[in-house]
Amino acid sequence: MPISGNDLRELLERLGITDLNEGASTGVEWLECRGGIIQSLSPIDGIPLGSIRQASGDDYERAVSAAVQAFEQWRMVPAPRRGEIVRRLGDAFRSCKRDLGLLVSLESGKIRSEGEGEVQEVIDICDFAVGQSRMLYGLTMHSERPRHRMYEQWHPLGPVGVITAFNFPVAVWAWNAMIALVAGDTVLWKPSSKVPLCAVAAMKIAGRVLDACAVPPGVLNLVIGKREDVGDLLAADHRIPLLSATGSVRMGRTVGRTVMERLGRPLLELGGNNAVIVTKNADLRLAVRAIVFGAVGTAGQRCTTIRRLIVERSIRDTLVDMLINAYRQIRIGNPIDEGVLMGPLIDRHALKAMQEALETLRLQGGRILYGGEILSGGIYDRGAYVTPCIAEARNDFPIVQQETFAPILYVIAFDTFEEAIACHNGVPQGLSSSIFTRDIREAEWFLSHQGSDCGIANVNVSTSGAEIGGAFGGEKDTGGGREAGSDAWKAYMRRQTTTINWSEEMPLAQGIRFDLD
Ligand code: UN1
Repeated sequence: MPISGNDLRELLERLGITDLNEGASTGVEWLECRGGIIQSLSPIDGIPLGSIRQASGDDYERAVSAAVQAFEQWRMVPAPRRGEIVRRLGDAFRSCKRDLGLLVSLESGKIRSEGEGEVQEVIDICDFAVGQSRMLYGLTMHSERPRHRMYEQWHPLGPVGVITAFNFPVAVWAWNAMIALVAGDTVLWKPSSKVPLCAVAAMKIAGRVLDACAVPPGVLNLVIGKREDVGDLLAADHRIPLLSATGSVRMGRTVGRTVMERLGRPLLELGGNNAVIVTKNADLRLAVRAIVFGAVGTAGQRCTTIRRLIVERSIRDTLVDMLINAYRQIRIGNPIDEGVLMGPLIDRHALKAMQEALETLRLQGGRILYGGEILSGGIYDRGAYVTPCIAEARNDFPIVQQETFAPILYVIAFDTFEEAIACHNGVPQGLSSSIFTRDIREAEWFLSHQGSDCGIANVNVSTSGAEIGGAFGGEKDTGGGREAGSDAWKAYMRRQTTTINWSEEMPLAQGIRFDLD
């Protein structure tokens, strides 16, 4: 059932969303902003969800000053104690999972299960970060000098900037923020202006916990604002030693350049052009399920979405037929409705980009095998609804080389395994990848040094839907950053190598002599 006006009002009320919301917060306080007002319209049917008064440059300054100031105290709170606060944040998100998940769906257009799944990622990274708060381990080394001890320790880094995209309105913030918090950093979050209410709601949930734990203002900050008012300042701000940015390659190049200019640390998670290789040794039933989720989930708007299907020629027709058959069964519509698997694209710009990509594909010699139409009538007229597309293409088509943030799956046939790997790696981006095969040689080749060149490489698992426990990110134009699990926490801390002399001599390393007499 679509959500009624009454239910929507109650939902927003429970999440602390009002008709007009401030666009900046220091965690426990909301700043009175002086930027222009924007309205958040649901991509599902265009209904207004609420308005935001954006942060101006001055408001940004107030938030960043709070983050700088709070860092002085926060860094001295013992890490397990910081972890305790993150544990309570996780509990708060756990109890709001349904409500926040629904708002994610309403504001981004993803289906309910994916909206709730996104909040689950927030909860998971909180749990992970709690454990990490007791495992900020450094190594000890054996010194070459007698009675000397060497070790390394990890210190908090400073206020960390986090820029997130529309497609994961809360999870990507949490991957960064929760790890940063246990690392002793404060956080300044600039979310996409396409999904501002999710950010407001997440900060309200977090704010209650921070308040109850008497955390000072400035530990978790939010600034919703225009690129020129907020984003550019954030990138250029030397008080922000680390800026983690998720978005397009174009955005990453600009932000990365500005951060590097001041010798700050950029952590970039940019576009993907993810492929699945399917060989004749694959379990096609599994492959079809994974491809449909990976290519159509979130309406093709994940950075991990499957964009290329590299399939062995002998099974190409069979697999394409199976996929078309599966695509026909996909219900497209209101993502809040039970059984719907694909909602709208985020906006008309995304729709235009998709249509232009398909037109370019035709001009470059490609052929549409299924879908790619704009839907009309009923709810379809109130949002950007399309049928997901399967198209025949060649890897060297310029349009295939770029990421179009839409559900277009390019099918490319291969004859030899070498060719499949070359084609797989033959794009500028390097985020996620996968192979479907039951042949151990093919799987191991794909995972070897001469195999996939991506940050994520899976076997019989889709390219999308990664768990938070691994480090998330990719190579080449994807930007090289790693977020979330594994040892990604190290990027959020400052490593210090220490040598202690407890002898009565002053020996120099490398046997150097520098005696006065
Ligand atoms: C993104 O699209 O920016 O692996 C993040 C996935 C999700 C995260 C995607 N866990 O698809």
